[in-house]
Amino acid sequence: MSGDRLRLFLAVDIPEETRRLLAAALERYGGEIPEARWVKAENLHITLKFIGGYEEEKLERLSNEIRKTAALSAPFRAALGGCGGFPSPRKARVLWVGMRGGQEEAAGLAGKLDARLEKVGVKREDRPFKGHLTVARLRRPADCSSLLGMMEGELEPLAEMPFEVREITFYRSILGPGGPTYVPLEKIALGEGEDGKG
Ligand code: 2AM
Repeated sequence: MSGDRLRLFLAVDIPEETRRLLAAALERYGGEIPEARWVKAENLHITLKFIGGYEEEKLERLSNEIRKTAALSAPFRAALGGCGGFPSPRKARVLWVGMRGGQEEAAGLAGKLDARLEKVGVKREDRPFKGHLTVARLRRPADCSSLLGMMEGELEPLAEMPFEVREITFYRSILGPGGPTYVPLEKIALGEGEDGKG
């Protein structure tokens, strides 16, 4: 059908080993905050750019721009670590796990995508990029500081689990009563970087 919009975003996927560790921590602490909806382990990712609703018929052009941008960005090493709450641990609406390494490179890539995709009609971000994995969303703000303190210890092994980011994933998000389903549409390889040195 003409004019159909897909809900889209671009993300960095995490290695399975990291996913398992996070899933174990979420299972352990998931019950502590009753108002939290925890992200399913298979849905955990680092969002680089939320595209939002985009016309299906223009998808090929969008995808071309993403490929070109990715080709100009070099692979990088990332690591996760630490956790916190947005907007603050005491009044958290979102609980997240942070990036201990690769934040600068991820921010550079997110910035390039943000600038480049504006040309094909995607709204620019109005907030600075902060690389994170959202692990829970809360209906009402809650004080999560003690939970975050406990989780911090559980997440320590992440420091020893750095990983290479060689590609990004172009996702479609399908919203449903049981939460969103993220469908990978395309894996897009990072390239040689602007100076061609990778
Ligand atoms: P978040 O993890 O920080 O919540 C799919 O919805 C992904 O896009 C989520 O990981 C979410 O980031 C991100 N995203 C960024 N801006 C968004 C917005 N305005 N609405 C929904 N998701 C958004």
